Amino acid sequence: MIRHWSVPIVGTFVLGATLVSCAATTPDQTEAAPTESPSSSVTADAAPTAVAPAAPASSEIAQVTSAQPVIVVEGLEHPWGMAWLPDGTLIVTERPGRVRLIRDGQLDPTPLSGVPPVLASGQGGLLDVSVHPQFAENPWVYFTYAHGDRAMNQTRVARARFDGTALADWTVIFEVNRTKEGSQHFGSRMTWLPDNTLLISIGDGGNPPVQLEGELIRNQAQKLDSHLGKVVRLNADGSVPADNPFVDTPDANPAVWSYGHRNIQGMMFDPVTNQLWASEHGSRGGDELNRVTAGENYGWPLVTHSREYTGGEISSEQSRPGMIDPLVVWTPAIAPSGLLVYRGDRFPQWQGDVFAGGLVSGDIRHIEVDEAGAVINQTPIAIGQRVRDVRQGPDGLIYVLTDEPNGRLIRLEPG
Ligand SMILES: [Ca+2]
Repeated sequence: MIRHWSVPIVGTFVLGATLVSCAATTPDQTEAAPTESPSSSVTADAAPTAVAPAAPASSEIAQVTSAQPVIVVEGLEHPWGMAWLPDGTLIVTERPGRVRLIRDGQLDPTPLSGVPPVLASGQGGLLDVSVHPQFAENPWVYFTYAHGDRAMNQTRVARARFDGTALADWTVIFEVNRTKEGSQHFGSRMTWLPDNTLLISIGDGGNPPVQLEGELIRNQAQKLDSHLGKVVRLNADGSVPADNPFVDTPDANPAVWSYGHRNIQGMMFDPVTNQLWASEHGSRGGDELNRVTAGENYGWPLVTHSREYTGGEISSEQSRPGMIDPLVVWTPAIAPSGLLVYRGDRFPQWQGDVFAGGLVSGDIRHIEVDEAGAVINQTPIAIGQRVRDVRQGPDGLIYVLTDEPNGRLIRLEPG
């Protein structure tokens, strides 16, 4: 069953901001053209709004909990992704192309050296970061980024060795096998599977009128020989695992793991349930939360709840046999980015719940999931700025990056 939330259940303050944002939505605004986005309702100097104590949307859950947002660090320029090293150091990417370190709550003023130039334009730039699961033996840090220029570009994955001081041996291990124009829909999140293979989300290449091979580039999401609009799976060195779902399919690219995605910017594998969760931007409305399985088709652009930014229909169909329906549809769009399945001990009542950040909504959607994996409720946690990433820290607290010129690292603590 698909859960629809047509109106965010949230304090009037943030609700107002959401509605204004959606009314002003244009393609780049929903996702990642922060300088053009509606300004946040909270000034840079103000503390984040307190999290609304649980006011469940339905009576199905009697949740008694709250969380208090605390600003850890300010002064990050459009931070995009974050990952912790085993020693507790937090690595943060900034979209213009910098890698920053935060130790003991202090931002190192000097960005790391060893990062090549990236295409920092529109939604492009230095994007996600991830640390090898066995970092002590494999001291690699992984990055996704936009490479090229505005006329011809693609998403890349690189890894670099990190010795605690500098990045070295920056090595491109994957490059999308289509080039595109413009600065939309690069994806890209990374998450590891228990076998130490790496999943990466790749966007569909862009909105109309962007074309490729004589048709809208978004159609690439249904083409198994193209990396656009896919989740791909790689070994840690960038080679293709022999057990990927399409390795024996004629004309399919063997890296493809799932397809029919528009632009996934939130993705996490939950090792407790062995399920992959992903949040995906729709066009106008129709953002999705999916549980993604190897080899499956998630429909874009053949089936969708979203419409063109211009208001026209993308598809008359919202579901089709053989394609997987989303578990949650967000209309109007929240512009989802950053996703966490909570497995810490500081919010015991939130075990296994999903937390999806929203750029346009300026909040985190706390999605309650029952033991069978069904979505049963959704409540917002107001942040008051564009939420780019949501992760669990090694201390069991929830960490948030905000996509602002003076972006923040925020920590949610039990309130
Ligand atoms: Ca879909």
